[in-house]
Amino acid sequence: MKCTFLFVCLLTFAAVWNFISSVDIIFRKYDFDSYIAGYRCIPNETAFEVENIPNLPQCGRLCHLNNMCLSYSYKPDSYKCIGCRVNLGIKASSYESYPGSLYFQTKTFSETSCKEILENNPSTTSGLYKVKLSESKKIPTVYCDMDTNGGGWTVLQNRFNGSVDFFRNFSEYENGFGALNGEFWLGLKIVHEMTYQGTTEFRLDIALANGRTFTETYQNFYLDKGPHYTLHLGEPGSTHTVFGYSNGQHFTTYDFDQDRRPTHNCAVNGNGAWWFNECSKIHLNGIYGMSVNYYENHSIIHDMQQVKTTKMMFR
Ligand SMILES: [Ca+2]
Repeated sequence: MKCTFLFVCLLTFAAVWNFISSVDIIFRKYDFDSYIAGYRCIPNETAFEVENIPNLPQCGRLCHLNNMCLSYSYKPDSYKCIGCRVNLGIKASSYESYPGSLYFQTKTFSETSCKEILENNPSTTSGLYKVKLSESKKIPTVYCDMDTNGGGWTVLQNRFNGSVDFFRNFSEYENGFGALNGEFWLGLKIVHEMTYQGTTEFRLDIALANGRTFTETYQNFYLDKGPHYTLHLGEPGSTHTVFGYSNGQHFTTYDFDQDRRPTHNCAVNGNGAWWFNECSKIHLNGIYGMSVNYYENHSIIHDMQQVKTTKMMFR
């Protein structure tokens, strides 16, 4: 009798083991994310939306059984379960307010730059994303350019229509201003922290009204902490290197003069703010559409042309 019972047990065990190893069952783990609690995915990113789900584990189980589901929101008071195609902590434009809900995602959000976001998911497109800052532990939203020269760029400055006034005080340049989906300045504090987290490449693009474009790139870009926010640029990777004139300079605004002109403030004269040396060779935060003197190797290659667009970014 005992022998028969053991034999049946063994057979059952073998059958179960065969089943588990043959159907490739993946046990997904969901972490609670308090940062994004109270939010849900927008309809475009929703994998499913189900009512009358009695408890949280049941909602997690639904997500687990749905191949498209990476994260889920559960609202205990209305028993509603919403599965999402994305982890909301990463893409800031993919979620909306959903008061009272709890949120769980498959991987604890940890990307510290647009470059890391792209490395973790090569199909991501340009747009707004959250990044984690290791020093301040803050999670700001930044605009990632995933298209230019391989992508992975965090955009520091973007101007293309003059809708945002760039003649601002020091505090505004520290904390950032404008709209991340339009014209903006990201903020010196964030740029300092992000560029201190690892090796960073810098890129600057200028387009003039006459159609001419200029690009400058530098290795090992970083900013010191405030109040100086000293600019550090390593080896240039482009033929144009005019921005290099600002290398090693502190950041100057109309209300905080840190430039090398003892007699006056370059930010006041330039109607903007910059890492002014004895003022500058290019100054991209001045009045929009104004003329720019663009020098190369100390000879003027392009004089008094209107600037149409400027973009500064790093990765
Ligand atoms: Ca001065």
